[in-house]
Amino acid sequence: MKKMSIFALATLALLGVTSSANAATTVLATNDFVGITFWVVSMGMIASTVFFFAERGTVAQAWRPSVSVAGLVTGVAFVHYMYMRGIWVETGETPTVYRYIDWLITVPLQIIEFYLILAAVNKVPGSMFWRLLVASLVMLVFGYLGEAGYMSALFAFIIATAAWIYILFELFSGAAGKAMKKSGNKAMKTAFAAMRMIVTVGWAIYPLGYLFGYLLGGVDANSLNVIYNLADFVNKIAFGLVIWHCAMLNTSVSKR
Ligand SMILES: *C/C=C(C)/C=C/C=C(C)/C=C/C1=C(C)CCCC1(C)C
Repeated sequence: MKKMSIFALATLALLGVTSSANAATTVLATNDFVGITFWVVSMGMIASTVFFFAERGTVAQAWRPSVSVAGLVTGVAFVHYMYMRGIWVETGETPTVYRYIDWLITVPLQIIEFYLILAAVNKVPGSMFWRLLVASLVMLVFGYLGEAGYMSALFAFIIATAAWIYILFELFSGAAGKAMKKSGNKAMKTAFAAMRMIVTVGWAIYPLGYLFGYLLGGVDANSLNVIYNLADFVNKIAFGLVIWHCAMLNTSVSKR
């Protein structure tokens, strides 16, 4: 296990180094605020990835999948951020559609975290896992189809938003919400509630960006990128830290 995670980290570091070498021809301007936010988020993502994989071995066995998945989310986002930063520096734009490649992997991983933390302390039906996974995929696939121009932007927005609302329903009053309420594990309940708040408030940024940035066209690309970058910082890194903290609280010294 130790060897595996060291290998994973080395691969990530190598990817980071090679993609910055590729971008060597174009320099990040010192007053390029959007470009700087791409860099800051990239570094936040790699730092969190190292942290989650390093910490993984210190939490109780049942919590390791949750912490690993948190590390995968920030790791995948790190690689995408390095790429998007490169495109931004070279062309002065980063089409939102590129973000969907990241979301398609990181968002389903984040949504199954709810299942993983519930399953770490209680018996939960596997059907919950599938419902959450499928709903998150419907949300993203329709968002992509709309944003990339394959179907009516408004129709795609409505279906994607309905899928997000379905996820919220599942987390608040559906099987996941009920399983959380019934659980006697205080740390898990606190983490679940905090993560659910992120999925409600933090995630609202993305449909709002679709609505005002794309459908109505009232937001410029610079502001939109800065907003998405800051949102991702909270929605991926803080989200993972909540899970890690909960895992630590559920790990007694003897179980380490
Ligand atoms: C780290 C990236 C995250 C957490 C991205 C989340 C993205 C969403 C919650 C996107 C949701 C959308 C809608 C609810 C409707 C319009 C289409 C989307 C895909 C922007």
